[in-house]
Amino acid sequence: MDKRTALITGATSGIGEATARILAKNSFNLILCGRRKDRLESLHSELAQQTDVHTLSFDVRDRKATEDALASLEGKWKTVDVLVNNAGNAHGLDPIQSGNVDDWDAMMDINVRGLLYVSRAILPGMVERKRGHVINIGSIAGQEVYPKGAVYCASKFAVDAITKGMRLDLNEAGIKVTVVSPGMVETEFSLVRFKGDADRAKAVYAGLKPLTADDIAEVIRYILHLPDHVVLTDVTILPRAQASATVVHRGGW
Ligand code: NDP
Ligand code: 8X3
Repeated sequence: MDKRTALITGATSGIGEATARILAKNSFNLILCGRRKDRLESLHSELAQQTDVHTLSFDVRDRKATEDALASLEGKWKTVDVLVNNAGNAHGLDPIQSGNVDDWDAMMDINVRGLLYVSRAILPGMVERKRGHVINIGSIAGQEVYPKGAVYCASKFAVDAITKGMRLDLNEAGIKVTVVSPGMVETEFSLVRFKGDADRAKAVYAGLKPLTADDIAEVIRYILHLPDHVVLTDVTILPRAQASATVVHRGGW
């Protein structure tokens, strides 16, 4: 098979960055997206030694900026074989009756609308070529609702519904669609959720061995190397210590 091109949103940290690294090693050309230009630049210099890399800096909340950035792709970069819709975060952890409305807007705008804007720009090319694979990063929070997480969970339930809808609508074109739903992964996720409070972020993973971004990236690599006629549709990945969104054993493993 020719070298495939993967476009990864949220490639500046965590799961997206780890996915970029593993796919670079596995012969994918990469289009790396995120807001933080400095991080995109340093990842570009690192990975350009292994593969062809193009970077795009835009905020997925900004529909026009997203459309313009993706429309700027030229030549070989217009052919996106794999779209990893990963950009997203939780903002806050509050009961619904006192939640911060700006946090709600951020989660719905980034995790849901942003994923839709990016997908709307990339999918027509896949359909035209009758080839492609979309991997949406969902969450255990897209399968179970937990206290104080109603809006983040709603955004990830939406990702799950959009994934199912994509699979139906893209079936005729032969586009593969997968949702990868992790449990607790130690990245910048909790730092963002708790607005930079490092102690509170660290406490989320106290007494257990959480997943790493590399664990998720390795599963994405596996999904992308299955035979052409095989699709892994839904993959839930939990650390050994986690049994559900709310049941976590803090016994040291
Ligand atoms: P990180 O905070 O480490 O990474 C989030 C990424 O999303 C960053 O690259 C960030 O880039 C990007 N991003 C955030 N907001 C925007 C925006 N407005 N526009 C463009 N890019 C944006 O967290 P994770 O790696 O853990 O999260 C990645 C995905 O995994 C998310 O969808 C998250 O919901 C999901 N997930 C995470 C879990 C966890 O426990 N960590 C578990 C289950 C799912 P930048 O700031 O440069 O724009
Ligand atoms: C991230 C996992 O459980 O913090 O999606 O919501 S959780």
